[in-house]
Amino acid sequence: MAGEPQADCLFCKIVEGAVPATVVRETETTVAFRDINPQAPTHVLVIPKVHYPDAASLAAAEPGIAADILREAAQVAADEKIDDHGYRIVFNTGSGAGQTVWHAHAHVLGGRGLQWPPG
Ligand code: D5M
Repeated sequence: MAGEPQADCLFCKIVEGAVPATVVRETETTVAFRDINPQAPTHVLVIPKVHYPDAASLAAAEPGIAADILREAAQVAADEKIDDHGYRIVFNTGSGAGQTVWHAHAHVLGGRGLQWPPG
């Protein structure tokens, strides 16, 4: 069923606590944890507890939880004190855009200068 945990999904396992992660925030609907391969001094992933393969399918099915992700991303930025110099919220969507984990997630990146276009 849509949104149900998937046995082969790494991020569902992090939600369940079956795979360890450095969790920085948790709400009823979301978990935020440090990326294992950081691309900036602050690199945190914010994920929904429900399983949807990407941000677009999450937003279509659960717009309230998609909004929760954005609110949590902003709170992470404030907690990490990267909001004064600017930060980036990225949803890689599709393999051509670099998505490798098929559970919706926002990257929150900051703590260094960020180039545009991102490449
Ligand atoms: O982003 C997927 C991200 O997930 C990528 O930046 C690495 C990160 N990752 C992969 N495994 C883990 C674990 N176990 N903990 C924390 N972070 C992890 P994408 O946009 O799909 O390329």
